Parts: sequence; C-alpha cells; structure tokens
Amino acid sequence: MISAESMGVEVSLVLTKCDLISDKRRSYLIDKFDKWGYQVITLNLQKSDCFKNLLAELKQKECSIFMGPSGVGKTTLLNMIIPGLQNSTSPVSNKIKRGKNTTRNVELFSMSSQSYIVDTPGFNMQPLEVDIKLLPNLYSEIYKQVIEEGIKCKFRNCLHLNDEGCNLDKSFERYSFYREMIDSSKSHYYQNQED
Ligand SMILES: Nc1nc2c(ncn2[C@@H]2O[C@H](COP(=O)(O)OP(=O)(O)O)[C@@H](O)[C@H]2O)c(=O)[nH]1
Ligand SMILES: [Mg+2]
Ligand SMILES: [Zn+2]
Repeated sequence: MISAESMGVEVSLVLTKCDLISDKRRSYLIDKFDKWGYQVITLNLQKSDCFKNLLAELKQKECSIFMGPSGVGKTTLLNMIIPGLQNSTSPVSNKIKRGKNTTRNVELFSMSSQSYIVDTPGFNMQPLEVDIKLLPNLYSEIYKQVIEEGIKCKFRNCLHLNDEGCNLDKSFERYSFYREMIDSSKSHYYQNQED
C-alpha cells in the first residue's frame, strides 16, 4: 500500500471472503483499517449483491489493478465482473497454506472502452525506493496530523523518530512499521552513497 501511495496510485482496500469470519471480526478489521486511513470494502462473493459498490467504483476508474496474495479471490471477482469470462481459479492449498499461483500472467481486461481491470498473480515485494523525506506523507496517520491539524515539530524536516522537538502523536498502529521503513531506507541510502 505504501508503494502504491509513493507512486500516486489511489489505494482501495478490499477484504475478501468475509463469509469466513464473524461479524465481530469484520467490524474489528473495518475499524483497524479506518485508523490506517483506508475505508475498506468487505466482500463475500457467495452473495452476488455484495460487490455492487465495488463494481460502481471500478466503472468510474480508467484502470484498476487487483493486487494481493495468491488465493484471496482476485480472479473469482474478475470472473463475476466480466460476463462470460471463466479464468481459472483454485482453492488455497491445505498443504502449503497459501494460494497456488493459478494466475500466471499480468493481464488486462476491459469492462468498457473507458475502463480496464488488470489481474495479477499476486505480490512480489520489491524494496521500496522512496526519498526518505517523502515517507511521512505516505502515512495518513502522519499526514493528517501535519497537514490537516497543522502540528509543527521543532525541525522542519522532522522524520518523527525521536521525541525531542517532535510533536507528532505516535500512538498509532503502523508507527513501528513506519520506523522500520525509515531505518531500512536509511541503510539503503547510505549504502548507495558508498557505492
Ligand atoms: N469462502 C469464500 N471463498 C472465496 C471467495 N472468493 C473466492 N473464493 C475462493 O478462493 C479461492 C481462490 O480464488 P482465486 O480467485 O483463484 O484467487 P486469486 O489467486 O486471488 O486469483 C477459490 O477457490 C475461490 O472459489 C469468497 O468470497 N468466499
Ligand atoms: Mg488469480
Ligand atoms: Zn516530528
């Protein structure tokens, strides 16, 4: 999600297979991701009326890309959206506990002449190469405080790592992840300086 944000790609977070969890768990997840700054769409593809909102959103966009681990239901969703399409899907393997990469290529499908969907095999995480100074803006938890609430730290380019002179409220779930990301970008940055 942070990679997408860094490229200016709008993120819509979709939780699939909601028939497999309780309503309580579903509410918990909606709330969790709301705090991350994402309004999630929850899907249960066994009920076809459930994806109307998502469909409306997809139709408004020029191009949408389905990303996510293998086996979460990306191709199943695509098959429901595009009438007549019967691309292969396969259940999550019990043995390896993950999807089996049934979709092998990145393929572009058209919903209309103005609207396309790309199905992908899943994730292939590349190390993120973002200017370290831009990282804080990719987290809504930070962005909201700095831009919308106007909090000011002592140093103008504060990375919000230390408490001295930093006024950011760091009590949000992704803060430790943010810190790790800054640390790994830093080591990446210094390594490149040495090359
Ligand atoms: N229980 C449940 N299973 C689903 C749902 N959506 C997809 N599946 C199943 O999940 C498995 C993997 O789906 P697939 O579309 O191949 O996943 P992909 O790898 O993300 O493209 C298939 O067996 C689907 O039938 C859902 O909403 N609920
Ligand atoms: Mg697939
Ligand atoms: Zn700060």
